[in-house]
Amino acid sequence: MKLIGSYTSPYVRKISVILLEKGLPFDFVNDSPWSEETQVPQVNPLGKVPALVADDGEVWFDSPVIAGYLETLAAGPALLPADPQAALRVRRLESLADGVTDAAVALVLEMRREADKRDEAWIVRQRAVLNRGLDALEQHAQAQQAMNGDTLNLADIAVACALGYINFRRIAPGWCVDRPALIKLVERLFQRQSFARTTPP
Ligand SMILES: N[C@@H](CCC(=O)N[C@@H](CS)C(=O)NCC(=O)O)C(=O)O
Repeated sequence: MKLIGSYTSPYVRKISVILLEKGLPFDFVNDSPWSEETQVPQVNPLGKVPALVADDGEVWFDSPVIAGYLETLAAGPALLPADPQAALRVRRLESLADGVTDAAVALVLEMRREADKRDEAWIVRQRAVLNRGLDALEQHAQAQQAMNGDTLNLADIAVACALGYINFRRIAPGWCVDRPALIKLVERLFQRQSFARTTPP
């Protein structure tokens, strides 16, 4: 299997962590979709990473879809419950975490613009999304339903990748205030080999 992506992308990290947790061997192809020489649009028409080229040559993209594909391989520990509705509840939290990541990425891109070209209303909107998303995730982490339980699942991984990215880009340094369950979750997950080996450079 071939994982195409960049080392700093939180979505790519999510897939790398899943592959490592499942013990699935893969080659990492480092390709930044922002570089002029990128080959990413040739595998994913959307020009985004991650993209996964399976052993049979089929290409999968969008991290939730790739995660779903990897689950079908039935290799290593399952990251979703067997019950379809329970699995969907985990996937809903994965979606929530990915949405927080989307808001963080949007903020990072906006902050890269020159100060007088930034859209303040857009920044305020993305910060609100990020904060509401994190508040909701904190509640779920406290309840330990569909995430933060004894068995690692897809939601846990997506949440830890979102928070790892927020830390890495220092986009919301105060995220941990009043969110003790999320702090515990990342402290626990960042100790795993899969996360240690995929820390952004
Ligand atoms: N929903 C997608 C998001 C992927 C995404 O936005 N990746 C970024 C890298 S962090 C990217 O490739 N951006 C290039 C672009 O938007 O043109 C996923 O979960 O895989």
